[in-house]
Amino acid sequence: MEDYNLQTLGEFTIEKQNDFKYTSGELSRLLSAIKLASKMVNREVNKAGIANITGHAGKTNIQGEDQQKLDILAHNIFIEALSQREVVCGIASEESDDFIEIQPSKNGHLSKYIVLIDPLDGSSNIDVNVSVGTIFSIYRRISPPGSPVKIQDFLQKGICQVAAGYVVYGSSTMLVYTTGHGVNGFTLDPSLGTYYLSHPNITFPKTGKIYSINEGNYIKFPQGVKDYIKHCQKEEEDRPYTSRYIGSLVSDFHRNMIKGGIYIYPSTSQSPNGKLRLLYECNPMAFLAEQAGGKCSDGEKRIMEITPSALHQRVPFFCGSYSMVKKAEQFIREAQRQIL
Ligand code: P6P
Repeated sequence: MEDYNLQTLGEFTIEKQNDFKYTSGELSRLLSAIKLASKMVNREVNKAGIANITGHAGKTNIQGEDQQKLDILAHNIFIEALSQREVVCGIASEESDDFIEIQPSKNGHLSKYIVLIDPLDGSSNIDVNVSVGTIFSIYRRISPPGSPVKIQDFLQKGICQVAAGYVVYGSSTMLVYTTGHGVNGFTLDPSLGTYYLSHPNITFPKTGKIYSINEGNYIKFPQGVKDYIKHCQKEEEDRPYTSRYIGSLVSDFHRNMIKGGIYIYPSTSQSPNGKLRLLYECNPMAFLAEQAGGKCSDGEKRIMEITPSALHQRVPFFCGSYSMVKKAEQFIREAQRQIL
């Protein structure tokens, strides 16, 4: 049995609780609920092939995407874990058309937090045993405590996030999160059901040699994105770069954050706002990226400054090593100048 002298996630959240003045411990309990749910999802993901929970559920979500059985299972697990612990007053999920109001508990405790979540991102990869992830974003409610939670509580800019993170169900399962004091990664020992601080204070390398984009859509990309891809492929001193695209945002992001790189899901002629959702994919990943010293924009403006208008709205997404995102933005500006 390995002798772990590493801190557990539970010990870490309690120790860091002091980063917050007047803490009530509610955020720690919220993170603990997410931790528990992630272990339950991890168990289901790891036995998907033999538990008859792969494949389509025969329903589509508001995005019009086929819901996988595991999408719905993961959604239910997180909703249950969060709503049973009096730690949130509302939840918005990729798998639910509208937000879910969590009634105050019998003892009248009024939670001040709301959570937005993509319960199982990249779930179409499950059937081919490729890693998937959960992405979560936490805010304080802005409507009065005790009143019914409102859509405005969910349509806050990314800069208002209290915490954000992801779970990557990969070759190992990791929970990576920030509360605005840097980014820390915890690896699950499934034999103990315990997360250990394996990646303290993760920082994005300022530059990198990996670019992640679905080049199958190349002809649909804006000119600036095409120009940036050609830049990445040029035979010059620090290029060509390596193209790595798993088709699972959490996995591509995680690799790029460790090794350096950029992930791009741009607008296309078919999808002018791209594919990724602002509230429960782009904003949490942007918070993590910036806390790790990276950069995240829609190709022009900072993702976390965008004022949301709808729960499931999509935005173009450029995220990763600071200098790589800046370079991509430069190609987009130059291409736009050519058009004007
Ligand atoms: P495409 C998964 O559906 C997802 O939201 C991200 O995890 C992933 O990076 C992207 O979509 C893949 O989309 O269009 O390249 O298959």
